[in-house]
Amino acid sequence: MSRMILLLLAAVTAVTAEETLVAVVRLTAHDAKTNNVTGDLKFVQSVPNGPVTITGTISGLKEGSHGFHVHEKGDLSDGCTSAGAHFNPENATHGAPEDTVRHVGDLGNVQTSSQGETTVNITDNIISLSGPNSILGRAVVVHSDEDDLGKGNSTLSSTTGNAGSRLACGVVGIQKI
Ligand SMILES: *[C@@H]1O[C@H](CO)[C@@H](O)[C@H](O)[C@H]1NC(C)=O
Ligand SMILES: *[C@@H]1O[C@H](CO)[C@@H](O)[C@H](O)[C@H]1NC(C)=O
Ligand SMILES: *[C@@H]1O[C@H](CO)[C@@H](O)[C@H](O)[C@H]1NC(C)=O
Ligand SMILES: *[C@@H]1O[C@H](CO)[C@@H](O)[C@H](O)[C@H]1NC(C)=O
Ligand SMILES: [Cu+2]
Ligand SMILES: [Zn+2]
Repeated sequence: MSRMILLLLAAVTAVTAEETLVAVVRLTAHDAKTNNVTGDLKFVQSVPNGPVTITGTISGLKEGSHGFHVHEKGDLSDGCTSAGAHFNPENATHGAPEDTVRHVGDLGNVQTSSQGETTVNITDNIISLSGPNSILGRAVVVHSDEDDLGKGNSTLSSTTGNAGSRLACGVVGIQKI
């Protein structure tokens, strides 16, 4: 009887472990000569196609808001430039994370304190670690300026949120759990 329960528990644990997807990103500076922005992020999706929680820290940013996106390509051969545009499989307009019309990669901004600390703790319902909205193999980019979430006056507002230059980036990779 107790052996049966143990087997059942083992099976349940195995299924739970299989369903949770985990990815990691190591952000490195686009140009180490001009900035020292680095970071480590973890992406966890515990239910298939459910919300993805992004946690981690970034260092080297100036105080304030910084645009934070998933870009289309994981190609960093030309630094963050070769990562392409925001990941946008549905050809939508740039928006805020909470907007219904947004790029899949639109994660809004991260906030840096006056001490230069950036703590990331975002839960997003659109990005995924599997399926058509999967961000695996694509790049996370952090920008010099605030993303206006598509609501600014700049002509760049509807495509990039006018978030300025690409300070650091890293490829979303699968992590063994
Ligand atoms: C990067 O950090 C190092 C060590 O803290 C510092 O010496 C260097 O000036 C920094 N580089 C830039 C571009 O800020
Ligand atoms: C994407 O949308 C833009 C404008 O909303 C349109 O001009 C363009 O043709 C669309 N591209 C594709 C591939 O659907
Ligand atoms: C992220 O925020 C949630 C809800 O505010 C909190 O429960 C959780 O502990 C935070 N995680 C980290 C790593 O800070
Ligand atoms: C956009 O322009 C209008 C009119 O010039 C101004 O009142 C508003 O503050 C501007 N909005 C932003 C986000 O810059
Ligand atoms: Cu970006
Ligand atoms: Zn966007």
